[in-house]
Amino acid sequence: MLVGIVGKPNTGKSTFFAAATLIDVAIAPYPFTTIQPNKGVTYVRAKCPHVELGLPKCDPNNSKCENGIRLIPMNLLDVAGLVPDAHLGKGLGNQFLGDLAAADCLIQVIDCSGKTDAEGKQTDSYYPGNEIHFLEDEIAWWLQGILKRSWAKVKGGNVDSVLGVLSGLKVTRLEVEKAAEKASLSLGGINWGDEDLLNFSREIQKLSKPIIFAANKIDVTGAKENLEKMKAEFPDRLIIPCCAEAELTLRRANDKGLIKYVPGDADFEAIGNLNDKQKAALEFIRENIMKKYSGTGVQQLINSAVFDLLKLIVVYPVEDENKYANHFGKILPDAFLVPKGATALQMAEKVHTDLAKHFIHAVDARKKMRIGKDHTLQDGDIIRIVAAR
Ligand SMILES: Nc1nc2c(ncn2[C@@H]2O[C@H](COP(=O)(O)OP(=O)(O)OP(=O)(O)O)[C@@H](O)[C@H]2O)c(=O)[nH]1
Ligand SMILES: [Mg+2]
Repeated sequence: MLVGIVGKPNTGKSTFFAAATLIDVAIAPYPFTTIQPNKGVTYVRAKCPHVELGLPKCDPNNSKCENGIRLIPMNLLDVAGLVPDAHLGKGLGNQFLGDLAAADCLIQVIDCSGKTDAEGKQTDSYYPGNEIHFLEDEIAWWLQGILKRSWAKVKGGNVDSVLGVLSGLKVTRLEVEKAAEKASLSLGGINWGDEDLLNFSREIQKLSKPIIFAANKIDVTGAKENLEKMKAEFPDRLIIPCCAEAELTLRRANDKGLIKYVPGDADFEAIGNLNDKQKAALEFIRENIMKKYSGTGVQQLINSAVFDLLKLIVVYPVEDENKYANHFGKILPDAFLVPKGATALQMAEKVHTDLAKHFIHAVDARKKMRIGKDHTLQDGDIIRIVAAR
């Protein structure tokens, strides 16, 4: 899974990325600090079932477990800033949107303090709500451009022609069909005009590259008011307050053994020798950000992108439903992210195609109950797949 971090320049994308991955990247108070994309690994946070099952420990293999919290890895990509009319070549243009082709969803970082203008330059009061539409528009124009350039292959064609042109963009057949339906367009003998193409591209963006909004720099005066205004104006969008800088400070302090902090926690514990400056900085974060927003927002955004925007759930496959273990006796080794509504058979496919091919039945390990291939899985389920050898 890949999540792209996008937005206009100077909003804190690289700070967010550095906080989420602990990778050192260039961060500076001016536009276009990032040109080449930064790629790294971050973690989705879920409760590890070993705690509620009363097991003394677990043995994570594809993930980590810290203080009873299961951390499931996913890829994060930080790209260059995008300015309005990037599709016409403004700023760095939008060529680098191609870097985001493989993204499952996007986190758009917004400077909620309103101290950054549309081009990423410092200003006094810019309403950040202006940014909610602009990136969606740029992506739609970018998609429209791709379709237009290959129009000879699409015109007169069908769903396969569109899929062929959009291959590599992680766009599925179902998404193409749904987008055409939403835009009231026929996928038989395609004959769309410019406006149709744009409407179709807008729907593809919503389905294939959905966006969650990080209202960043929430620590700055005026940001809270802007956040409230944006939330009222866009009640249907996922907008989460965030202080990427605070998260970066916390994670670095934790890394150095100065504090104990699991990303996403609403508080931290000082454990090392802190000097007065460090103490004051951490106390500011605790009082002015964590207490007000139940954390810094960075982990909340990553989790919300996965669970609310992409609507995934966590399922734990095991081979021994009594010990919750694999055949080596490793307890709850793997955590898989699957779509909400996935069935036991779809889960088997995700673990191994052979398991799905020879599927007999599955077992809900918590309830010790046999379940069939069409059984819908729930978040946190522990499942044993029984397949013919
Ligand atoms: N006050 C405050 N400043 C922040 C926060 N996050 C980032 N910044 C600052 O905002 C400036 C821009 O940060 P970057 O992370 O480089 O922003 P960017 O969006 O990657 O910028 P480009 O790569 O140029 O597009 C830097 O001075 C950061 O220290 C935050 O949560 N609060
Ligand atoms: Mg950057």
